[in-house]
Amino acid sequence: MALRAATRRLASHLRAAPLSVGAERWIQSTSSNDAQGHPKPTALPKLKDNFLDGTSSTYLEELEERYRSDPSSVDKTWASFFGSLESGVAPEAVAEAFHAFEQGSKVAPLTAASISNQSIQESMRLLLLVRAYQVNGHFMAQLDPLGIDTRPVPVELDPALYGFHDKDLDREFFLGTWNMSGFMHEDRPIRTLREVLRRLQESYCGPIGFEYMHIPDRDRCNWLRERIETHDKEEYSLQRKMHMLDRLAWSEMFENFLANKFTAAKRFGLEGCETLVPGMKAMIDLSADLGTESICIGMPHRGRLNILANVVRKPMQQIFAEFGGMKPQGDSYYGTGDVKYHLGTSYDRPTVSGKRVHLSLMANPSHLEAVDPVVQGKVRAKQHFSNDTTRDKNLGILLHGDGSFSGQGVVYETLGMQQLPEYGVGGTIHIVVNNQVAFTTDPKKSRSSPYCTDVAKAFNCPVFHVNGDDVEAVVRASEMAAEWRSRWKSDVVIDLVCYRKFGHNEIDEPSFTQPLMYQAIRSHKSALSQYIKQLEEEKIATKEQIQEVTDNVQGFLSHHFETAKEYKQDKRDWLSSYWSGYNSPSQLSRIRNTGVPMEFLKEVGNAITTIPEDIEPHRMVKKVYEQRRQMMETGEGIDWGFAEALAFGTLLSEGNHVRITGQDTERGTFSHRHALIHDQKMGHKYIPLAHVFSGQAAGQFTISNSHLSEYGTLGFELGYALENPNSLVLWEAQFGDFANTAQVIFDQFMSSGEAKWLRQNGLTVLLPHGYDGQGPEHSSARLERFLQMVDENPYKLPPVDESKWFTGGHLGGQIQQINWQIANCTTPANYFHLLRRQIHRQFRKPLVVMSPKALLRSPHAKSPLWEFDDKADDKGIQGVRFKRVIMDEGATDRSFDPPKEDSFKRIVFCSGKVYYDLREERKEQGKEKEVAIVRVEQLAPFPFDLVNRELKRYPNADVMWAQEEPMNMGAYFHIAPRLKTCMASCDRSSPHQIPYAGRPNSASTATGYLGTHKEEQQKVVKDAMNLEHTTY
Ligand SMILES: Cc1ncc(C[n+]2csc(CCOP(=O)(O)OP(=O)(O)O)c2C)c(N)n1
Ligand SMILES: [Mg+2]
Repeated sequence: MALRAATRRLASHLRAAPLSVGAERWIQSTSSNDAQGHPKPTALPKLKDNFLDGTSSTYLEELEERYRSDPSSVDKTWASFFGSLESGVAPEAVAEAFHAFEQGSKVAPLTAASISNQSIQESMRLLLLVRAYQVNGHFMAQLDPLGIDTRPVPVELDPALYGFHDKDLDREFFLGTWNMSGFMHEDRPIRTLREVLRRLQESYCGPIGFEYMHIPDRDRCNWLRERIETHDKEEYSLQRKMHMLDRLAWSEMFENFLANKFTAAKRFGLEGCETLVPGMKAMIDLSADLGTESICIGMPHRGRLNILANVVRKPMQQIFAEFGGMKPQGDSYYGTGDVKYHLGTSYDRPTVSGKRVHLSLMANPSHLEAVDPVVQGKVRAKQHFSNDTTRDKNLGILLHGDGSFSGQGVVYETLGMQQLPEYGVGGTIHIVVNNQVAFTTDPKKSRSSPYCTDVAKAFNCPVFHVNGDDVEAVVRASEMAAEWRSRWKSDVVIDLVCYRKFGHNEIDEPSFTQPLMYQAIRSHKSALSQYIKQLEEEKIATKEQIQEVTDNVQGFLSHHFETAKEYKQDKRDWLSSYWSGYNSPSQLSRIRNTGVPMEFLKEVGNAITTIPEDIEPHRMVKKVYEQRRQMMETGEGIDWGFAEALAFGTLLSEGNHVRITGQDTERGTFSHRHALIHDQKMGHKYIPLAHVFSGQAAGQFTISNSHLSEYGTLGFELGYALENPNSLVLWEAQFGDFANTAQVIFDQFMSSGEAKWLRQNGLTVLLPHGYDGQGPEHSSARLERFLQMVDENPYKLPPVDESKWFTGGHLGGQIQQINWQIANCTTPANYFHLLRRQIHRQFRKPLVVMSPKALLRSPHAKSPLWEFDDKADDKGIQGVRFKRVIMDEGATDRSFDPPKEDSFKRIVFCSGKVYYDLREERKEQGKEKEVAIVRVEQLAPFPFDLVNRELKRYPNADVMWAQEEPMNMGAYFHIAPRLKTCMASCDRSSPHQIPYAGRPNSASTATGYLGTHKEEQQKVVKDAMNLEHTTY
């Protein structure tokens, strides 16, 4: 009876969802294959006409009657089918199989039921087992070359958990196949358990452990599953194996060679992970075949020389010469230099298939992972400038250490950029050189999760863990990564599990801290010797052939080592491509004007205040734009936001690229920019600066809010600015205080990059700064820190060529020779010229701007339009440029030795917004003829020449510095020795201490009490104006 009921249920299911009528139906044989190996369809006559239409139920019942009286009287597939129904297969499942068959599944719908004694539950449990391998098989993968990793096998990989035992190994099971990928997609849905397990273990537990089941995208998972589960182990040809051998030989023998020749030198060799080189080379070759033309690589110390020599192909002679201590020659300027394992370079490299790919290795500091965002920024810029909209032509590859990848937060910040519209680079390939130790620290103390790569899973990156001793597996993982990046344009991670043959560096003793590991390492055979053995056993190569390969490498290394002694370095490559025509600090550059003809200004001004009719801005934003339009028309009252927009607009019109990013930069933290207008009805966006002139290229002006990162985003912009000098790249901190989370980028790259690596950079950083009573974390951008890193000698006056005073060229190369510029402007017009100056010069220099908050809306901080134009109206001075010093408002003469103003008793030097408070207090006290207030708009390089001019102007005045910041902060300690130098040079007696009006020394940057703030501010200005009593 049970069978009859089941048959009826099946029949009713089939009726409920009838299959299409008229199509000829076939059931595939799983046994007969055609000549090409494809399964051949076999007609199933008994079902052919009427089983699947409405009458089939009667037929099914008839068939069942016959089966019950004599099982051999029906076709054996039907006998098996009824047998499975008797043993519990659900008729609904069979019906479902029929529907799947109808919808395209190639698998016979009755196959599921034809397997003897198998229950649906078993089939489901088997699927769970398969899934467990897909998810967790990597935990059983053979990843550790040293074999000392004793990871417990996860219980879910044990068939017993699913009720399977030894006796089941040779039973056949049905694995559902419809809509599956990987080996379950093959036309062999029936397998023995033994076969299934073997296949799973080969796929997931070999030398590569795949982690991808965390990726929420089905297509991506299927794409990977296909490659993982249908992989044929013997895929490499003899030729490819020999090629891998050759590359591995270069990698290992290079390390040995250096170790022999430079025994006592630190080089952070790759010993223990030499397969990285053949892996990377295969990755690069395949990427080039897939359309990549340029690759930018970032990496730490480990293996850098090897990558330079064998991957990037920096000439060996040069490497040996530099290792021998050779100094650069040629141009007299070669900076302070850096250790050899930090230097970058770039070369064009031919690939195996005959293409060429440009490889550049970025210079980097010791600070692990700091180069990550820099590389990505550079790649993004390359994509911009090569119009690589699909992001196929330019690729970034980042190498990491296991300790740093899991420990350094900037890794997270950088990974987090991959899908951000203005930061994505179409995926970066990450390779973690996982030598299972970080200096002396064990993985157990390095991270809280099983793998050093786990952070990447938060961003849905696939992770390929690979045994670094298996060169073929490394090459396979590397190629898969290249293919993934090309196909999915997202990040992918290779975890190259290897070991470190020596200590942290070659002269370090590793057994102090890792005795057992190093016992294993000492007796461990290198990857090259293992591969040689494998190739001999596989009869791929004879001993002689292998000898030929190694002799060739050895010969080359020896030859180049010998000739390195005569090696002469070519002209530096630092001003390649877009940078040709830019000057090094030893080549004097002309001072250019930054004013813009009035007509042109107006044209730009009109364009950037025009909002199309179909955009309805917020009422307040509309007002901002109307006011800007009015400023343009009247030529009066240009405010900070509009001055900035005019600088951008004019630079864009001149053909430059402008990119400004930061948290909330589109609107502006203080609601002053509104560069991106949101339509209030439809939500459309409109960027006036993207429409300065007709035909403006998309992206020529880029403005974007960033994710909430400083370290990562600043690094990114720094890298972006490295690419092309014709771009003004700006990064804005939300408040200057927060910029210190990006301190590594300021210290290691921005302030010192040119000196170390001879790479110029015009990155401009806007740091809101100013004491407005907003408490300790919204007041100070820590100006003192930026000044402290200025490499100028405070006691040395730059020579002045008086004959060139009015042209601005009187200072020689002062500004070219400094490491960076620090400015704190007080007028919109001066800010405009400062920004334009960044581009209108023949060199590039980083610029840090203390940008205002209160001044954004202050009625005092406004400039007339004529201050932006190109008509010089300052007495004597030719051209209109940024004013490094703004003299007192009562002074007019700008000559080298201006007429004396004898009545003045004090010169108050200051910088930034405190000027307006000082001016107000002076007015209140009526001391306009007694106290001169001089603004130092450019704090570095210090305007010694102009300060001297002011000292000469007021011969009877004492000199004071006024600031809002506490004494141990702000500019005081930067200014004081410089003022003294100036005073001494003007034959003034130089005081022991420079008088000071400002907040007292303080641990915290500012008070949290508004009342106290106001009192303090009052005291500052009163002290400055108090001629009876001098404060210090
Ligand atoms: C930001 C930073 N912190 C600390 C160091 C000091 N340091 C240099 S190498 C190293 C260990 C790095 O370990 P890992 O990332 O595993 O790379 P490995 O040296 O093992 O290749 C440390 C802590 C550094 N260079 N940078
Ligand atoms: Mg390590």
